[in-house]
Amino acid sequence: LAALAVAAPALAQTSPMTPDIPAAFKPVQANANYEKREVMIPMRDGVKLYTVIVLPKGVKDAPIILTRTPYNARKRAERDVSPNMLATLSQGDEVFVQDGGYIRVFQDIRGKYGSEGDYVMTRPPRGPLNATGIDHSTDAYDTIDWLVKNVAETNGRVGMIGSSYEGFTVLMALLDPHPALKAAVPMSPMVDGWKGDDWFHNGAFRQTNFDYMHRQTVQKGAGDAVPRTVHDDYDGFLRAGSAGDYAKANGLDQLPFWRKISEHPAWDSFWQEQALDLLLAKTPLKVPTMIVGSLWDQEDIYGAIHTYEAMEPKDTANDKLSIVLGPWRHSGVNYDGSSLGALKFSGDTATEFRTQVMKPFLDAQLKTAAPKADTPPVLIYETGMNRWSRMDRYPLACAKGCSTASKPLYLQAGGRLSFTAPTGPAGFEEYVADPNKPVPYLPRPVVFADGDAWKRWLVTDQRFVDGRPDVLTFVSEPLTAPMRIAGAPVVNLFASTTGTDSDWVVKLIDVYPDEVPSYPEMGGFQLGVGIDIFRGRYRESLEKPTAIAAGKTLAYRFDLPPANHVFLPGHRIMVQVQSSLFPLYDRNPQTFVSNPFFAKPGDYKKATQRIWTGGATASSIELPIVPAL
Ligand code: PG9
Repeated sequence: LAALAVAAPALAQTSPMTPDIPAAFKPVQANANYEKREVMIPMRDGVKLYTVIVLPKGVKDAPIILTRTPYNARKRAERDVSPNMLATLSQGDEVFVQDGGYIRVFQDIRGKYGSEGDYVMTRPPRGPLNATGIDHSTDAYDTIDWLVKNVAETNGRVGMIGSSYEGFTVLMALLDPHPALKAAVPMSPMVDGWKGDDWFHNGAFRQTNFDYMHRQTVQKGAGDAVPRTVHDDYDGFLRAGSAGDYAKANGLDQLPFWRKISEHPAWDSFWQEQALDLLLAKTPLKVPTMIVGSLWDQEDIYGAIHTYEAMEPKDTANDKLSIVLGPWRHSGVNYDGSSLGALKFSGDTATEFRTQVMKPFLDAQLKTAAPKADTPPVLIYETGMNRWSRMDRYPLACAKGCSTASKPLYLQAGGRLSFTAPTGPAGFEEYVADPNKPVPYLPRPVVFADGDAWKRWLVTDQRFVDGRPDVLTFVSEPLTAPMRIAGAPVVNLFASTTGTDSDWVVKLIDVYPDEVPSYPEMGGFQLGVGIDIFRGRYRESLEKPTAIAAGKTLAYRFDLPPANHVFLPGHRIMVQVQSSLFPLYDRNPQTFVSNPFFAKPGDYKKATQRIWTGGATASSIELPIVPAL
């Protein structure tokens, strides 16, 4: 008993007032099937970039897939807190986890989240706009150099992948690629922010970006959207006045990137010298590259196809560069691709692409002793028919330089459309565009924060504006045979306005038959095959805007996004013309002012718009028609 009475040694006690939140907490995942390393990688100027390396347990001789992101590398590598690598990485990355053979790396670009240095929005490449000697191509180079020297488990081969901003950082790496960079998959890359990617389309400013700039640049970590007091953004933006008034009222003039945008409303040297398609056209094609885009990309619909067209002449054997366009919304390639809005596809087209096309391509370039991949030079989903088309080249038809020339579809008197050239004298259809009652781009209330509505807006049934007095509609007879287009439709508009500036919005629409027995909700559906806007002041020069002579019939020519679409028998072709898509695009005051961002209330004036048909001013849409298969 005496022996049992010996006192137990006193345990160290946690004092009741010990703060209950430790300085750092590391979850213990003894049974995890992966390892995560967090490192700070030094760049050539001494700035260190936060990088997360995720390795399957026991991996050896493995290639690296690198993404350089402005969106929080730690979060990008942590979908769920889980001992399974499959759940830790995102849906788009599952393909790299399933065979256990890849190391996945995410890095915060300089100035964001865990990385040191200054943040400059889509930092312009070294050159006239950037004399610092540092850009995303040097940062990618230095990162790859460090990874192949410091990650013992790698086979020394790196692939870069990423969508949108992350796609922009992939393309930047190609300007001066590290020799270990063996494959690139830029997805929906931001390439020319003025012509047709995030910030503008053909000079019309995209006001959804106020929230983006606010989130990205009010602080180093995640910021919030611009605070709202009005639920319907249509009302909120209309009441604010010009885009500049909205920015000022919300404190955005404190943000240098908004100031840069507002100082460069035209496609001047600020935009030209960072247009990546122009820069890549001058760069040797060294790294096998698969460019991926989305046919209904509501953010970056310009970048993928124009980069492909700029780089393609360098791919002399047609085996180093490929393009894939899927039936997706922006970045939809990385999620489930079975449907978009009301559209249903042939299955999960995105997973199908990732597993059957992208993964074999990356394996072949990156894995030690992997078989050669059967990568199609061009793979584009044929919308309407719901199947993939594998091609050697794209476009198959165009205005000039293709084996097949596009065919004009004429806008005709009485709201008709016909391939037969009008024989009568010039006539017109007209509407009054009132910038104080702009046409909404989505049914109201328009709520920018509604991510689902944003993702599907390009496939929204256009009947919600058809018949408005400020929207002109031209429609064909029902088709008797399938009609396939495989290229970019070109708008060839002859228009006059009583104002001195104007936006022209043109939509090429596939109208479903009145009755679709298996999908009744699709009866009469008006599906946008290509929708875009052009700011009239740039008709002669994108760089030097000029006023429109009031009442004069002038030509406006611009491309709609790339298509590979079949209009089926019984469907009709429709073209709608209007002068606003609000509040996505800022309102054109319809009075020529030096900088539309700062138009005054009195500049916003109603105008009578005439779209000319027939004679020497026969408006048309040039369609890249090829035989339907
Ligand atoms: N479209 C987004 C973006 C890219 C580049 C600049 C600004 C925005 C994105 O999804 O990353």
